[in-house]
Formats: sequence, structure tokens, C-alpha cells
Amino acid sequence: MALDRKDIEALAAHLESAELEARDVTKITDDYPQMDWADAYDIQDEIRRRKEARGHKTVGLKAGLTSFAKMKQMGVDVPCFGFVSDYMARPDGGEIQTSELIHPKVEAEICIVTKAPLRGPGCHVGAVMAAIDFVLPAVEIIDSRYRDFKFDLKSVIADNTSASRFVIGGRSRRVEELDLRTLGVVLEKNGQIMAMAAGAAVLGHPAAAVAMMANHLGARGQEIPAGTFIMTGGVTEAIAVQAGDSVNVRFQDLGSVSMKFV
Ligand code: 0L1
Ligand code: MG
Repeated sequence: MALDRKDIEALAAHLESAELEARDVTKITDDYPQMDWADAYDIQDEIRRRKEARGHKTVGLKAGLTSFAKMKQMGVDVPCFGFVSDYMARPDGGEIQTSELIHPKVEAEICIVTKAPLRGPGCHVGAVMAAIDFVLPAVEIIDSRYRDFKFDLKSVIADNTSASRFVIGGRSRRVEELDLRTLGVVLEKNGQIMAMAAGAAVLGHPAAAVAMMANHLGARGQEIPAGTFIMTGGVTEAIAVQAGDSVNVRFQDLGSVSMKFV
């Protein structure tokens, strides 16, 4: 750890205010170049603590930057992990207020809900598959608080991996009914296909992202509890959206998720 508790709390307040006020900021490593990985996740944990202290429930976990397309798009080579809160959820087919956001982008995510706890080290795809209760589709709306999405990975982790809004839709399926690697996804904006991919785009298998998350949390003395909703990461690159755009994502065997940006 390179930062003290006072810096961690100040940076969490700084980034969370930027989120809540839809105001962009410069990446925090500009002012704190000594910040290390533990500091970055500690800032994120402090943002989570602040939200929970105000009565917001943490309703899920997310893996980010898990697909080759996203890593290439953002110029990074390792995934990151964050959380989503109750107030970030929006209904399928509903509206997303762009005035509450800075520069939103959408990504299609294959999601799971666990029926057993997962704890690293040593968590692997097989353990994750045995712990999946059901699979469901979602669209994540990311909104980095960093100006022009210019950041490094530590700054992104501190900023709760750009978590902003999410929409769960379609239908849930038992994991035995699906092949998560070949599950196809087509992302449309205003009726035009913008991106398509299959589940294997996420680290070869979406369950690998969950195993990585369990191992990451295990190293921090935490686990993934039973009943956790997890977004495994965008299967395609993220697509920028603005007011007036409609987004529809078709997931093979899982139905569609849609929303309108107003
Ligand atoms: O969910 C994600 O993949 C977000 C990763 C954070 C970086 C970004 O804002 O694209
Ligand atoms: Mg995502």
C-alpha cells in the first residue's frame, strides 16, 4: 500500500462525487503516481462502503475488460473487477437518462447467478460451472468518470470499473442448456448491427472471468457468496450512445435486452 487511509477516503469521495454529479475528472494517478493495485481496490471498496452507508444495496459484481476486443479498445491487458448497486438497475425496454451520465457506452454481458459460494485461490472454470444457478443476459452501460475515457487500469479500478447502469432482460436458462462459449450475441444500435461475438470472447469462457474474480477476491480475504449476480464482462467492444439512440442486444437462447437513451 502506497496511500494512507486519508488519501483513500479523499479519492473515493472525489470519484463518487464525479459519478453522482455526472462530472468528468482527470485520472487520479496523475496526482498519485505511487498508487498501487491494493490502493486502487481499497478506493473502490471505500466507494462501495459509502454507498451502502447511505442505504444503497450492492446487488451484483462485475468483471470488466475480459474480452480481447475490450482490452484492445482500452489498451490494457488484464481484467478488472467491480460492483453494481441497486440504483444502477434499469428495466428492460425502459429509458436511460443521459443527463445523469457523462459519456455512456453499452456492452453486452453474459451473466450468472451463483447457488454456492466461490472462494479462491484455486478457483477454476469447473468449480464455477458447478456453482452456477442460472444464466441471464444483460446490457451494461459504462460511464468512466475520466475525461475522454483517458485512464490507466489502476485509475479505472478505483473508479469502480466505470460501473454506471445495467439492464437485465431476456430469459434465464439453466447452465446445462447452454454452451457459454458458442453463445452468440448481436448488438444493434438504431436498428443497425454494431458488433457481434460469442461467449468465448470473454477469456475463452465466461466462467473463466468468474474464476478469476473469485481468485482476486480470495487474495483480498473475500469470497463470492451464494446468490450473487455476476456480469462476466462485455463480449464485444463498448459502443458509444447518446440521447435518441435505441439499443437492442440479441443473445442466442437467452432472448433480447433493449433500452432507449433519452
Ligand atoms: O465493464 C467494463 O468492461 C468496464 C471496464 C472499465 C474500462 C472502461 O470504462 O471501458
Ligand atoms: Mg462491462
